[in-house]
Amino acid sequence: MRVCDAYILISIGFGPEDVTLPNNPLRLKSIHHVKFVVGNAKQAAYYYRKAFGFSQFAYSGLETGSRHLASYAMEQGKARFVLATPYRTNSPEAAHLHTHGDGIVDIAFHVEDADAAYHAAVERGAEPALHPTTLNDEYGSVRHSAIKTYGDTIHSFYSFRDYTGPFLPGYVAREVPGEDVGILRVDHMVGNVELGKMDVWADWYSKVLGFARYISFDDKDISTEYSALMSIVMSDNSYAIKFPLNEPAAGKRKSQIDEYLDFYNGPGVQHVALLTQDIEQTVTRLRDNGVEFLSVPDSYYDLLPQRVGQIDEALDMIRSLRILVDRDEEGYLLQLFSRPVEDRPTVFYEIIQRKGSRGFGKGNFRALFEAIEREQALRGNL
Ligand code: TYF
Ligand code: FE
Repeated sequence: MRVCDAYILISIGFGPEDVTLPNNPLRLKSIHHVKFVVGNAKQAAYYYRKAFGFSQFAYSGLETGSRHLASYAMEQGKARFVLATPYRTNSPEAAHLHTHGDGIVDIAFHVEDADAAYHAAVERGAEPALHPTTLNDEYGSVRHSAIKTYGDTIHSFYSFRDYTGPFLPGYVAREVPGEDVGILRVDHMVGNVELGKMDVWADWYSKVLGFARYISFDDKDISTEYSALMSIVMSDNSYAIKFPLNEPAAGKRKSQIDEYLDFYNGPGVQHVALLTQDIEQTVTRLRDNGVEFLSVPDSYYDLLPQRVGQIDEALDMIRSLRILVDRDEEGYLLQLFSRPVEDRPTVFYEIIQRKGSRGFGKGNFRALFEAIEREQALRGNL
């Protein structure tokens, strides 16, 4: 059935698979920031600055009166990341770090009204994580609430009225510029969930956030000889916020999704896709900065012209930077995947440039997953 869904969708062009909820019940405006809990936020901030080109713009920690968490607010284009480290052992953040290693705790939304969003979400079946509360400092106040999503991940809701501070109450401006690599915004964020839970969480995003099924891929689309996964992309009504959900599928070897679930110790965010307008420049800079990417064999590039036809970019540049290209009815896209950015094989990044395509690079799945499996084998996953 899912095979049909995927093909029907592709044949009618990309769009929502179910249009029963073309609304925005929580009045989401955008992703406000993505919050990571890490073992050493000071060093992580340096990495995101020097390797990924983010600039630090705000800080909260002991010096600002934050007794339990050091937080670095980073930005590039419209993408905002918070890197936070617990100072002590007994806090929710310390528990998250202990259980999952470095990872994403919160995909936080900017909303019209954090109270209304929270009450609507709970009414629609969400589990509460934080009852609406006021955050205050000398710059004014902000309303904050949160609900739980897959694993130990949450969605915060923030609403602002007359707040004039640099980021959120408790933060002070602390600017440490990085060298921008051309990242514009978060394109999508992918969640890995357990076997049998993909549809459950897709239904949850539809019921609670009013998202619609945008496109789905099953194990026929995305299986290699050895391992497989299934994926559904959920999107808000403006297609600005896209959350694919993956679950493992059976194969001869352990699925990359099972490997993630094993090392992350449960469901969580697998990759963050960052949108660029100039992938050549972005990937050149990231490589110069030492970011490591997966690479596909030369045969991929030998077959590329017949697969994607005419593109604006020079094929020798595409080949030398090991960029992947995929085409659909609407246009094409260029993408590239980093290796995991921590010792655990968990969170990684995608760099993506869209030239008309609103897809996810289905034509690259086989080559990409084979590349991931080669790395899995090096990690003893046979
Ligand atoms: O977000 C996506 O759907 C693509 C493809 O482990 C993808 O980036 C899916 C699963 C995965 C890596 C990439
Ligand atoms: Fe992706």
